[in-house]
Amino acid sequence: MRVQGDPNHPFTAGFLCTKVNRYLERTYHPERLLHPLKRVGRKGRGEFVAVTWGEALRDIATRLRAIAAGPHGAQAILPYSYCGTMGMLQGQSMDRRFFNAIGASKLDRTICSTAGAWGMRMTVGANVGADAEGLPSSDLVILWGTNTLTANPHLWPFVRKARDGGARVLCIDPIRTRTADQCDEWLPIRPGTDAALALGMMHVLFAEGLQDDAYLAQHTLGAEQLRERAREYPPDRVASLTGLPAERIVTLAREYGRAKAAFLRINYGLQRHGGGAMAVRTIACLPAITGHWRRTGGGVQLSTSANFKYNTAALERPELSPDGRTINMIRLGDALTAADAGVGGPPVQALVVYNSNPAAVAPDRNVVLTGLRREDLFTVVLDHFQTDTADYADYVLPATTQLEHLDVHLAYGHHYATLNRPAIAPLGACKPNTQIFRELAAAMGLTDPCFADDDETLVRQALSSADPKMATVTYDALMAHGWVRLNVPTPYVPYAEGGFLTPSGKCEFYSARMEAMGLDPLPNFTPPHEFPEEVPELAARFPIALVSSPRHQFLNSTFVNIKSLRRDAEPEVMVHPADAAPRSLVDGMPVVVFNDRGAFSATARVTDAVRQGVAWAPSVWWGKLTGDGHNANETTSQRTTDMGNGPVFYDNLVEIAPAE
Ligand SMILES: Nc1nc2c(c(=O)[nH]1)N[C@H]1C(S)=C(S)[C@@H](COP(=O)(O)OP(=O)(O)OC[C@H]3O[C@@H](n4cnc5c(=O)[nH]c(N)nc54)[C@H](O)[C@@H]3O)O[C@H]1N2
Ligand SMILES: Nc1nc2c(c(=O)[nH]1)N[C@H]1C(S)=C(S)[C@@H](COP(=O)(O)OP(=O)(O)OC[C@H]3O[C@@H](n4cnc5c(=O)[nH]c(N)nc54)[C@H](O)[C@@H]3O)O[C@H]1N2
Ligand SMILES: [Mo]
Repeated sequence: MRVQGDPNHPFTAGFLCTKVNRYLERTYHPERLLHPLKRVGRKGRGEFVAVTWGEALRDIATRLRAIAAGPHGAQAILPYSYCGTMGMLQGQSMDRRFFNAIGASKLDRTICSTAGAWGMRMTVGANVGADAEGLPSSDLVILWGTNTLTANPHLWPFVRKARDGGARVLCIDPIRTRTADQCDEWLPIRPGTDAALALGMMHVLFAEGLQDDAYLAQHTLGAEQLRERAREYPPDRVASLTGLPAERIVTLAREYGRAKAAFLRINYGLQRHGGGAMAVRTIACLPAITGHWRRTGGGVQLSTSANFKYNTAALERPELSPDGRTINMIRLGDALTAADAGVGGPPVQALVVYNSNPAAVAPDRNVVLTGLRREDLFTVVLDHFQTDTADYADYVLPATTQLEHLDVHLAYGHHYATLNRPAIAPLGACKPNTQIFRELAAAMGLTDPCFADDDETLVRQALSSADPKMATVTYDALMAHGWVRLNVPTPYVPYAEGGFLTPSGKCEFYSARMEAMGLDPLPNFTPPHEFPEEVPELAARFPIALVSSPRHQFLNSTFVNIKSLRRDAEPEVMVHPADAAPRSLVDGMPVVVFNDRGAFSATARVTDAVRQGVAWAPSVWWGKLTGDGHNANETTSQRTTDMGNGPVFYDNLVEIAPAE
């Protein structure tokens, strides 16, 4: 048996990433959860006994019913899920119906992309941007805040084609990642200052007449005000904010302005800062200034996901839910430790986790674990493995993997819908999330007929979309080919003739919606929460900006327990020689990375692959697979972004010292 890519797929061309290449090893892993488990030891100890599905589901239903009937009602129950699987069925169908019908608290699923998505929405109208399949026609490629070769390797062949055609490829990142290493140039920007760089580019573009006046006049709103704003960002000022030389800011703007079809590949790494939404919004203005949207290969891409209009209302049935409160998933620590869950209303008394491992991935891990340790919290975890989170569960329920269940998927780097058909029967007693929530609904006595829908019916409901872009994505086409291109041209050039998805139909440099939200209606540099110039006292104690983006072989916290991918690795932290020397840090030395929120141990790697003042801790480790039980999220905060309530994982000042 083996896993392989489809060589006929226009985007992936049969190439599998490092991790999915090991999907069989993961699926048949000796530690795979195969039976429901009930906790017998103390929370966090990971001591469990096997029980039957009948016993587990009966007991879970009894506990949840008792909480719902108690003084706080069903709002004391909190679902917690993210993108362990991004499948429409296993990620947002029966599960949502179940929590809607019982009247549980709602979860704001912000942990990855909401800041950037809001930035795009306020500017071009939706998270709809340039098509990577147009990349070969680009004459300048900027990989901006993204580690393409790790996070999005399927893009790389298109980048190569652009380069073969003469395009220069630049990388803007505080870290010289393996991606930056492969580019023509690395621009080592200070974290959280991208909006300033984009405004500095605009300053030069307008000053040197490199704008496309016709595009500005026809398809944008607020061009004059933006030009005024950009005047406030001369290269010298931008140099001191971004840490890039003023001359390079000028030449970058000229390169960009003289290109005909520059492709800006921004991604979510960029927006994990206090000003993340504004950063994305500001960069997203650039192609409308130069008119690059007119041409194939020009524009900006954050994601393609908003093109996929599956019928989520049919899958989730929001009308089953009474009005209630919403809890932001990145504030899980507060939600579990505050008497009013941090947002008002009852305390959280039950937590049901699936497709997520918050004990590893959520920020401010100390507080999260304090919450998970509560003896009066009833916790259920659905997963493939005994994760950090599962160690705190009262019940652990074994879920199926992609190889064992049916699903349909969107994409966020290309325009093809994918069908996921089961290749093997579920291992052991594993069940798909859909089936687990179906059975839980029955055990709770829920009688709405929607709980009887089988997975094939759910696929058909997902596809019952009136959106024209979904016209090609039919059940028969998916069954016949496994994947289908959305009903958009190849390549898709969304704003060649304007047609922005904003209320005005224009690219909104000036956003009345943001003004109504009490925000600056124009692009601006919004400093990170932990920007040294803004918080000098904090920065004096914790002078190093820590980025904890994923290790190449891990998918957030997934695959960390796969030996061939973990190899003999240990948690590491890359430190610049000029930061290492005054702290007496030497290469290979055990060190502690810490701030007021917490600490974790790592091995120091002294390298000029990080800019001075920045450290990189490749993540996201399972606490229990590190030497000291801790990971980088001990140091990250529960603060949120300027829009979208997103996380600020990389907006994080720390200090580093030799281990005792
Ligand atoms: N192998 C692998 N692939 C993945 C994932 C994984 O965990 N492993 N995760 C998937 C998921 S869920 C996501 S959201 C995507 C994320 O993929 P990307 O969007 O590429 O995001 P990150 O890897 O978080 O960060 C990318 C880069 O942003 C840089 N960065 C940090 N702060 C700043 C800044 O202020 N400005 C600039 N210019 N750069 C900055 C970091 O140094 C890092 O190299 O990848 C997906 N693909
Ligand atoms: N410090 C730091 N923190 C981060 C990040 C970072 O780069 N640095 N990345 C952030 C980002 S971008 C994201 S998206 C989040 C990701 O956070 P999560 O969405 O929690 O992702 P994972 O850590 O991959 O954990 C997903 C879990 O879902 C399980 N799973 C997979 N498929 C299924 C299924 O079909 N059924 C069930 N029941 N379980 C399944 C997996 O086994 C795994 O344990 O983490 C965020 N946290
Ligand atoms: Mo993510």
